[in-house]
Amino acid sequence: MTTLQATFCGQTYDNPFMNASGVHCMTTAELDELANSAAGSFVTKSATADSREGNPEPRYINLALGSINSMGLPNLGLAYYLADAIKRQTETPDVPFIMSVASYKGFDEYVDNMRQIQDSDYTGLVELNLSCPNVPGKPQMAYDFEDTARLLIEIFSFYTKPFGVKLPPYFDIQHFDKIAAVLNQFDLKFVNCINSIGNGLYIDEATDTVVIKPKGGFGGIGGEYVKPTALANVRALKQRLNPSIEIIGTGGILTGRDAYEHLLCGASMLQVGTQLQKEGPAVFDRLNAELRHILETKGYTSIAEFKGKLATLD
Ligand code: IRO
Repeated sequence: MTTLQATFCGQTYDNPFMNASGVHCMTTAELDELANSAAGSFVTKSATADSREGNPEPRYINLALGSINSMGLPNLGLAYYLADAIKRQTETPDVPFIMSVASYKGFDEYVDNMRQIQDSDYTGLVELNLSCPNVPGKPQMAYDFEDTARLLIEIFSFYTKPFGVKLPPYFDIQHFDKIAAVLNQFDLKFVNCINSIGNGLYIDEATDTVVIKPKGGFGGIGGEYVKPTALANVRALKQRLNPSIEIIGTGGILTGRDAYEHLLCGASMLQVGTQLQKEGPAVFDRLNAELRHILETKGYTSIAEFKGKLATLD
């Protein structure tokens, strides 16, 4: 019998599929829909200390080959997601999920948010988003290796619960080496590669204009456009990180084949953003069926038989 079971951070999931943070995860109602879908798990919208409206609309557009967004961290505030998470943890302890946490103001807010979670009853996984590309005037934290190290030193000085980080895409071998060297100094449970490719620009052919309002049209690119970059980041980080740090693969998962390729590169869980936005939670039924078909065709009975085993030509 073929199983799609995934093991991740000491837990077993029916399958490796999740939403990517930002898609279908703003409210308790949306999170319930994910919990009741065929996804193996789910993650909440990145929370800031206070609730936020986000950037002006239009701020998300689907494109033929993916999406562009400059949402600007709209969310209901950390207290909302923390209360929701604690309730879920109590009522459905057998359905583990991830809470995503970000910062709008920078370093101190990241620390304060993590302190609030440390002081709460929530004991589950946290994904610390170091890679939001859409806050006007604020850089993506994880492109600054020194600030990232400083932030993690500060958080690990008090935080004792399991957490991982969401990374932006890197495009240079030296940058893979540098971020891995930083992350390997800490007892991180996972990294998530990749966030959207920041600050792309899409031009509408009919009108010669940009398609989103914030930042003059610059926004994070997701979907089919980003798969080769996502796979490279999953693979490069898997090759460099301590084996105890697991990988979530995110970027360009439209089909079972895309999912299979992320697993070949070493991902343990798989997040779907743009395609979930386009297709709704039923995407997880299709992806499960397509991935299962690939395993059966290739004669595998479990993901462990091929995870991380990408072949090279040397
Ligand atoms: O604009 C957003 O809200 C957003 C976030 I926090 C992120 O991490 N990635 C993204 O593409 N958009």
